[in-house]
Amino acid sequence: KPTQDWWRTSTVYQVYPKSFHDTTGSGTGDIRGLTKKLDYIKGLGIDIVWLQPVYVSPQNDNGYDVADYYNIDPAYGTMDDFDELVSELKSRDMHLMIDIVVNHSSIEHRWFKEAASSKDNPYRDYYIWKEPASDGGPPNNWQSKFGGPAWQLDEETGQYYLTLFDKTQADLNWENEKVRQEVVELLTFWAQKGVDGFRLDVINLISKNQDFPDDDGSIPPGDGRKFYTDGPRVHEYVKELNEKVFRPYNLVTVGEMSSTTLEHCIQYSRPEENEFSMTFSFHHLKVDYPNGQKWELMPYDFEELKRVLSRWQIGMYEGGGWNALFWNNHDQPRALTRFTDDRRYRKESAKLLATTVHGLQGTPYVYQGEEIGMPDPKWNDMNEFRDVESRNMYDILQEKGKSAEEAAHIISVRSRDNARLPMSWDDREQAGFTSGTPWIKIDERYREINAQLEMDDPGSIYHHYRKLIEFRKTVPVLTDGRYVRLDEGHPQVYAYARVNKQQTVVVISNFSDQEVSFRFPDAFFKELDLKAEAELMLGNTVEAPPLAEIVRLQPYGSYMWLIN
Ligand code: TEU
Repeated sequence: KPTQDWWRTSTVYQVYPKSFHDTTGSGTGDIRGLTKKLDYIKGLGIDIVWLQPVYVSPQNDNGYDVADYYNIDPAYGTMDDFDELVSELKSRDMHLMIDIVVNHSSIEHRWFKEAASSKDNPYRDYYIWKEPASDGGPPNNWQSKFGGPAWQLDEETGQYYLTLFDKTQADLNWENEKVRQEVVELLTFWAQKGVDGFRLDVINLISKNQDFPDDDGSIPPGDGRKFYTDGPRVHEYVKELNEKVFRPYNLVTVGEMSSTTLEHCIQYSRPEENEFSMTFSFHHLKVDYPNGQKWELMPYDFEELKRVLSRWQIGMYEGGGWNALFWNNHDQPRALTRFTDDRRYRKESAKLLATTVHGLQGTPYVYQGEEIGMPDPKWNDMNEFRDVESRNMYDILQEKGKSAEEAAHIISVRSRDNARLPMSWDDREQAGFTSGTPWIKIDERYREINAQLEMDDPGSIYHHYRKLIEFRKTVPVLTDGRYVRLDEGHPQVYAYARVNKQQTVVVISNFSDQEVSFRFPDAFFKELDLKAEAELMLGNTVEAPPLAEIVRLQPYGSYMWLIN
């Protein structure tokens, strides 16, 4: 096993298997498809591959509805394919992180089938059941994150069960120590199969306020989340998993923290707490949500973006926590389209986003396709969408008074499907993803945007990522340096430094299509001691400006300098 904290200089590559590479012609990706592409991923300098769920699942939420935690869904292959992936990764000195979805299971899981069969079934309390309210309706007013009530009525036994996500994803009852024991056992099973880490899905939602009170709406969004987000026993439960599995197997772990706080993330990820290695938080990806509302649109708030990133950099550094760094994942529209220009300045923009996040403190995550500058696609009609959340919201938005066109537009901007199109490998039919009919459409720009073109071009986005990933291993200040924000509210420029006793790295990015000037704060510039010539580590334009008190930046210009 690698040395302690080896993952602080690592970079993780996130694989959405359904859309990565299909070797059977089924139209969906599979495990062998990933194994065949390991040299492509290794070529980036990636250390850890995060494989999203491939367990037995009815696929209502693309595998985040698990029906059997111990077996591979035939759509993705076999356990032998999984074992081959593990050994092929190890032979390349790479590591495997798998997705663990234990806030809820599919209602197809045998535990749920048993539980729903009768009130006194021994599995009944594996889930959260409540009597109907006096009016016969749901026990409280909590809302599902995919729209609609968070409770489903089981006619058989006349009780409701909790479903914070899709109605086929039943929340597990973590108050029940048998459930906690089941989770320890399944984690141990996969650890013994040689995985090196876990990504734990919405793990901060597992402890619910046992009164299950109505949400009075006094704190937005008023959907009940304040009664189960970072709940009363969550840290206790996580410490138990750490003690029984994470630590004994020296695993790297990342908790996905829905709607969390900086204070909790410090506690979840400080080594002394023995909980997780690091946490995903999402506040920087809500700066284009008007009043936190995902399903309303507004241009993103650039100052708020910089404020949130800075707050988390400074807070986690001072608190001893550790950030998972990312712009993209399978639940978010692609940052290239969302925050920059995916047309005229696509290459500069993709490199700017990479430089901006890879200069921060934490472990960076590269979501499949971002390393080749894949954008959001152009959507033509609602039948092209697959995501359960998007399909639900299309109806709900219209029930709330939006026209069909307005609802379709909002969905096209916000849908998680924006990031779920198959990887564009080359300019063959179906972009080299499948020889069959893809489960979701191929990006219409695949002939100009694909992995083959990127690998062949030394000045590509792919090679920009490769250099950044290498820097994380070779430039210590990127790991331990203190973060200093350098732009004091500049309307287009984000500038920061990372500082330790030996080195300083300066990162400046122009998030606009205008040429702009940036002036360093006097104090910092004097402190910089530029006599020790600043070395340009990486830029995204042919000509890079010299590092000086005033820097002139081209449209979407982004530069990283090292001062030793
Ligand atoms: O995501 C949880 C999550 O925070 C997002 O899905 C968000 O709540 C949703 O997009 C509503 O805005 C995790 C997985 O990443 C996601 O794919 C699953 O659908 C979800 O949990 C349920 O397992």
